[in-house]
Amino acid sequence: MIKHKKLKKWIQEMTRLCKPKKVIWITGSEEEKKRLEHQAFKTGELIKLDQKKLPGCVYHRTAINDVARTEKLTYICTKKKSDAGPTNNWMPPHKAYLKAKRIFRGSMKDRTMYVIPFSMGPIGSPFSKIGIELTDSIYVVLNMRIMTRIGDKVLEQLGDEGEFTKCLHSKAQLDIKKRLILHFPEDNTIWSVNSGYGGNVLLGKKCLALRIASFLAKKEGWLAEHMLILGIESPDGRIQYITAAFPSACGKTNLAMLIPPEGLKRKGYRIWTLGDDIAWMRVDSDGKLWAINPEAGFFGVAPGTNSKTNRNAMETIKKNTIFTNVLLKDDRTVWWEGGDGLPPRKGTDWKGYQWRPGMLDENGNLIPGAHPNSRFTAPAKQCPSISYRLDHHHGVQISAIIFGGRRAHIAPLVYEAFNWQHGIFVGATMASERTAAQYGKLGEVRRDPMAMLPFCGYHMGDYFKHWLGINKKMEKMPKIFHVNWFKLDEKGKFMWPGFSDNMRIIEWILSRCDSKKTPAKKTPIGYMPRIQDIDLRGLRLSEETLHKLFHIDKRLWYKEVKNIKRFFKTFGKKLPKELKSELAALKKRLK
Ligand code: O2Y
Ligand code: MN
Repeated sequence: MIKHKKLKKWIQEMTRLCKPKKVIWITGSEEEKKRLEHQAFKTGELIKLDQKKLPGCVYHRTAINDVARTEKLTYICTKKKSDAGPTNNWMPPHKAYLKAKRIFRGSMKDRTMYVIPFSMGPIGSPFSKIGIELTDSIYVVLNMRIMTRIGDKVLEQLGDEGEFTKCLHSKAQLDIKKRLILHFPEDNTIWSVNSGYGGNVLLGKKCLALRIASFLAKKEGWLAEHMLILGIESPDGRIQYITAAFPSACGKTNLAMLIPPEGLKRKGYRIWTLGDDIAWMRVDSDGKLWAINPEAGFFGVAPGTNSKTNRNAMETIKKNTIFTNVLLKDDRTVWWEGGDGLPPRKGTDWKGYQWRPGMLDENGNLIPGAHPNSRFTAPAKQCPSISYRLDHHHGVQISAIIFGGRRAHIAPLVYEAFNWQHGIFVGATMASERTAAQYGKLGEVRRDPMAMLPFCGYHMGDYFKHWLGINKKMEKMPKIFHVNWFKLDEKGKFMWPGFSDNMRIIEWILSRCDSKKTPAKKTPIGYMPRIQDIDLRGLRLSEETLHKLFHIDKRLWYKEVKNIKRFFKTFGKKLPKELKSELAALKKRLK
């Protein structure tokens, strides 16, 4: 019997709106999971995979028009437009509720509404947040079961009066024309309708843990960031922790699960994974920055993941994993482009059609077996490199923050910001260039401050100000770095091998955070390594390539200054003066 009056009242209201046939409270038990899976196997919502080869694994296909987050249909609904800022779609709350209510009305008729109590962060941690997601999708329940902590123990933690984020989701008719992902930060509410996929519907993830949480974080004085968290155990047994923000699809999951190259492994380095996507950070009473991963699982991109690019991920997904939109093999196992092994001679593609390698569409393009954004949902605990501190209520102390982008020419492999304010400038001006696989013009620069452009729940000018102020409470600030694993040579080939070898750069980064810090060169853009301070043993890179990886092309940087100036104009009066003066200082240093 639920005693939380506000929760009870809200569920009654939402039930009246969506009119489900039944309401079921999710407890989080194993028996409940089996029952839901069984039901979904019967309707075809899920397909059971070969339980000998892939124990506990299931397969799901989404609607063909529902394969990724839909930024265009994602809104921040604050009373004042200026509170959402120029980088978000905005709708006033009364209009958004009215519009969405028309779509939600009766949307769960003849369906069951599942009530999922979930905790972002370890249950009971003072830094965790509780949400309640109402959904008509078993697929969502089973994903939330992996990605968050769910069930009775969360309700117990919530008690009779605890705060919670009200999350309402309905697949409705999966009609893209009526799809809406609405955030009401002032009401601590999220409404999502007419989608059944990923970031649109696992409301604990991007919607709560980033958009709503960033708003709460500003109000409460902490940071909700699109960052991986990693522990690096050094030869002396000490573990230092770092966070890193890269735009979507820049290899956060691979870096979070990195296996050091042989030479560094022999030295005694070891990596501990905390999280691959989101970090909540706050300054503690010791004046240091601490972080938790609010999630409990990985929702990773399948294509390109294999035993060479990410052995730990491949180990993680051997059991208890949900595969979405990958290729289904005839033996009820799965495959994807860039995965392990050769493509099967035949199978069923992500759309449900018979598939053979080399098949072409009507325009002569190769038909992929797996959708490029196909995913695995897997429990973090199954990762061989998972840190014992994943469930620690206090999280880990952060020594360095890394920002990064995908830049073909301009950004060197690594540089360090001069100080906190300069570091915020480096994060605020982060950018990536579009690859052939993405929409838009090839090479077009997309600014993505702190990788938060699609995820900041309020005005980004205020967000920069918040970052600039957070160090006031800090006694020991983490150092800030920028990396670019993606520099190209004249032939368009990557110059840096990336993946495991990124550990060599992380080793230098940590050496800069040490009390006996390694000397570095002062350049117009920041401190850069002396080549002799990076362990390059076992790597075959020519002197020329190394030189190019660290080269600063002043002509390109001048152009960058102009480009940043234009970008900064977007934020109008809300652009903090500190960022303007950092831009002017950069221009001056380039002279
Ligand atoms: O397309 C989606 O719905 C998933 S997007 C996603 C999933 C996991 C981690 N990060 C992201 C992202 O877009 O940043
Ligand atoms: Mn992400």
